[in-house]
Amino acid sequence: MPLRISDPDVAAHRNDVLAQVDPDVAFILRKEVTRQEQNLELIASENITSRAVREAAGSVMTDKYAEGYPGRRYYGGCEHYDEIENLARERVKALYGAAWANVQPHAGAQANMAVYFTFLQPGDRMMAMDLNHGGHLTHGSPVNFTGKFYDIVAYGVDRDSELLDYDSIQKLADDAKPKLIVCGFTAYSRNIDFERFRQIADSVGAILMADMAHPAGLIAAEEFNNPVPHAHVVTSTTHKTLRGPRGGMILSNDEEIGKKVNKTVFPGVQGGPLMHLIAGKAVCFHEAAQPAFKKYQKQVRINAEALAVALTGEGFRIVSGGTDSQLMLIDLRPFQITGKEAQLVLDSVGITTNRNTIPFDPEKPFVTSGLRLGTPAVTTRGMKEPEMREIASLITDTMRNCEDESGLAAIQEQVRALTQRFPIHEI
Ligand code: DSN
Repeated sequence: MPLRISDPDVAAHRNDVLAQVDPDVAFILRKEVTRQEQNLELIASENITSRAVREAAGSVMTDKYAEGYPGRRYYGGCEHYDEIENLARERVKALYGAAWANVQPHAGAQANMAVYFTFLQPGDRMMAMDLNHGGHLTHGSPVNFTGKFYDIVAYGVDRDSELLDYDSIQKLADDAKPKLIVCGFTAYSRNIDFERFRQIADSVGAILMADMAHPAGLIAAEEFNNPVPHAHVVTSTTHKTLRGPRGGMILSNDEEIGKKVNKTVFPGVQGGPLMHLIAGKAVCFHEAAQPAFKKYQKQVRINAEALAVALTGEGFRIVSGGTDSQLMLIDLRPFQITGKEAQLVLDSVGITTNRNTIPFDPEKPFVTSGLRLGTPAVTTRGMKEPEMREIASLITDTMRNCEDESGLAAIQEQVRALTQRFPIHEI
């Protein structure tokens, strides 16, 4: 049962200039505003940007080529682009305590690519978490450039505890002698001992790259361990918990590493930087340094814990038994439903999630036994622990009423009633 967005709902949102110039695009954008307003966004990697971030990201800075770096551009007229990139770099360095930053990567994948191209040659050995245990496509998946270019040795979580087992990672590194080790994950909900990872990397002479894309916002607010003091190089996106515009970045405490990575980002793997998004990143870093952001991140974590506890009470099994971050992975097998089916039926009532493999998943990666949930977007809307309990019961009711159209329609009404109490966008 697809979500219906009625014309009066859509008409409530104005976007006048665009509506006059291009009503087709304006109509689609208005429908997206309504989708965001009416649905519960539980995808762990998504968030709702501030109007200030969107204003900067949609600004005149989209108009210009600025290949190169501040003070060393290949085009004239870049003085304000230098200012904005310098501001973004200084702000992000202060936020994470880093000595060097590159804010040009278009996305997390490009940030990771730039680091790999700096330190590895094709055929070199790299060690990272298996995608099926919570890694990322760019951590060595066979269908990604990393799986094609490099000799991948994958580690996973312990079968019983579903946690990282640092002793077995050490043993694997001793045997494999990788040139680079990746830590940082997309579907692992627990905190990470970055110091231990650095010891493992040092013991085999490997570069340690931490990919902090998921917890970047929590780290900025000191709600999660910071990899910057430990890893040789840290990559991230800016749009997940960090709540900035879609994009990537790279940090390090070693300026010599920074110089090499700079050359790989440009001219190695990218041309002109997306300066409008760098302007949006600068705003995001400013927002992330405010006391309100720290409060927000604390609530993100409290909400995730409350949601995990409530779902456990409803009979779900949370992988590893809980969460230390904004995300959790649910094993759906007690409900005899696959991740794919659960995602579809939740979509039909306006609850947006994504299916995800769980460690040692018996299902195929496209089907999965798991569902990944996260609290960044609902927390941005202002929801707290009581709403997490409400969400857990809406999810449970949906699982129990998969075949019942009128039951699902009633749940969709409850989702609408909940989201209406927490509006997002100014009209
Ligand atoms: N696709 C992102 C996620 O959802 O975790 C990672 O890049």
